[in-house]
This record gives sequence, structure tokens and C-alpha cells, in this order.
Amino acid sequence: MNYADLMKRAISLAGIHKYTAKPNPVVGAILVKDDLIISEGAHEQYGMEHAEVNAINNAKKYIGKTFQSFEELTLLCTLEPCNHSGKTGPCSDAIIKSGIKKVIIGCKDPNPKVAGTGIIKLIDNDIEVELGLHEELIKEQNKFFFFKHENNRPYITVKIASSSDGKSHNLDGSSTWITCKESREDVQIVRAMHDSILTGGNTLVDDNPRMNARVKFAVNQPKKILLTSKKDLDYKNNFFINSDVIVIKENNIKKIIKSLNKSDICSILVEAGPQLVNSFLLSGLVDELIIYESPNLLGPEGVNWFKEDNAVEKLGFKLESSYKIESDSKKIYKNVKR
Ligand code: AOF
Ligand code: ZN
Repeated sequence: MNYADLMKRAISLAGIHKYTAKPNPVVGAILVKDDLIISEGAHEQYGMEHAEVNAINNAKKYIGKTFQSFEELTLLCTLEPCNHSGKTGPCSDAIIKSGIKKVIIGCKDPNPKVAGTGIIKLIDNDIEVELGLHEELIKEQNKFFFFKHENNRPYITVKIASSSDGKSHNLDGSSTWITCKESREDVQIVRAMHDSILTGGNTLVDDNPRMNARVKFAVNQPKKILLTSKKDLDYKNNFFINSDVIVIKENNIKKIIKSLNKSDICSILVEAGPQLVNSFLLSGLVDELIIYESPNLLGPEGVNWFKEDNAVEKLGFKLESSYKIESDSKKIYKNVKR
């Protein structure tokens, strides 16, 4: 049996659910008997059954047909089986109870609630465990989840839309779309990928944005975070519609992020005006900067995103990729200072 190929298959299975499993990691599991795949499972939805349990349950209907007992089967799972009772019971116990005798794990779970205890539990129960198969692919697939647990803070992306002369909006507040429709559709997908969207009180008043992910597939909507010192919030604002909003009155960025560490938010997308965007960039905590740049000029009436030339590079960002979206370009910068 080619376990490396099977693990890749489990990784693909997991990836299908990336918009509905978040902020949980995506996980895939496969049960095999010799060269035969008996069943498959994935963590399909946040709060619902884990991949291993789905694979075990899916196999049950084949007992007495393709296999006689779980002892004959090997379980492949992309992430270490959990060993805690969260929204579901521990996968380690489900595996032990089933009678499975061999488990091949792609990558250790960095969540401190698990962090190797799932593996120890399996070994203590006489299950043969192999660890480390396509580990890098699994880490990349769950980039935000691993980042959060390895750095003890969420991954932070700032997204801005800029005119070709580096402006954000017109001074008089007149609202014009800077970027094209296709770029704005791309932003919806970027929103869908993140666990949360953060903005400031001024953007709320100036733009009345919805800041949800308007996409044509099922998605766990990002949680909304509002930074504001304003006492009288207008709850009729679009931002609050059908949303639980975390309102933070603090203005020290490091303290703000620290206050979010305890939550299960693994990624934050910052969409705000020049003032808040610059505070974030100056904090040194931003990992990624996405600039949608239009070929249009805003001219002297426009408000600059940055005060100086080459500000992005001076702040420690390096262009990682750039591509065209119709007439606009999407530039992705990574923080290389750390
Ligand atoms: C697994 N298999 O399919 C997943 C795991 O709140 P809960 O109970 O859903 O637990 C979420 C945590 O469990 C998550 O943070 C991660 O550590 C692990 N995810 N583990 O054995 C799975 N999705
Ligand atoms: Zn589990």
C-alpha cells in the first residue's frame, strides 16, 4: 500500500471543507485494508464530527462485507487524533474503542489541548503509530491554525484598495469604487478565507460596510471585530446586521491582539482606513499585506494611504506575488522583518 499517495488523498478530502471547518483545521481520514480503501471521512463542519469518527462510522456498514473487524484496518489521518472533549468527544477514544491497531498520522496537532497527547494515548493502548507524512503540505493547508498555535496569536492580513497614485479615497468623502468589480469579487473570497474581519469606527460611519463574505458557496462567516472609542454605536449600521460583533475600545494594537489570543480566531483580515491600517503596519504584527491597485488616479483630492514613498518596503514587507485582475493588479506582500 502506498501510504504517501493515500495521505495526499486524505489531504485533498480535507481541503474540500476549508470554508466550513474554519476556524478549526481541515482534517481528512481514510481506513484501508491492504490495498483496498474501506471508507473515508473529513471534518466537514465546525462543531461537528471529526474526520476520524466520520471514517469509522462510514466503515461500519461494510463490516462482514469488505472486512470482518476493525483490527484488520489501518487508519490514515492528516492531523493527530484529538484527545480532548471539545464540541465532540476525543477521536483517540473512538479509535481505541473501534479496535483499529495501526494509525498513520500526517502531522502532530499544535493545539495545546492535544499536542502529542493523542499519539501517546494511542501508543499506550497498544496501537502502532507512524508520524510524519506530507507534514509540510498539511501545515500549509492549515496555515492560519498552525500559525496561531506556534505564535500564540492570530495571523494578520491587511487589505487595501489603492489608486495608481497611492490614494485611498477622496478628501470630501465622496464615495467612488477605486478597483474594478472583479477585484471586489476577489475580496469576497479573501474575506471567506479568514476567521475574522476587523475594522474601525470611522470606516463604519464613512462607508456603512457589511463586511461579510458574499460568495456563492457555503462559508462560516468571519467574526466581526470593531475597534472604536465611540460610546453611541448605531446598531442599525450594516456591519451589525445578523452578526455577533466583538467591540474593542482599546487602541494599543498589541493589547488588542493579545485580548483575542484566547478566542479560537486564527486569522484576522484588517479592512480599514489609512489611520488604522498604518497603526497596524507600524505595530510590526502584520504578516501579510494585500494591495488591490487600480490604474485610475484620484489626484490631489485623494487621501494618501502612506505618508512616504516606498513605505511598504520600509515597513519590512517584500512583494511575494503580483497578478492582474482585469485592469487592476493584486499585489501580495509578506512581512520579512521578523
Ligand atoms: C481531530 N480530527 O477532524 C479535527 C481535529 O471543538 P472541537 O471538539 O471540534 O475540537 C477542535 C480541535 O480539535 C481543533 O482545534 C484541533 O486541535 C482538533 N481538530 N482533531 O482529531 C479532526 N478537526
Ligand atoms: Zn478529534
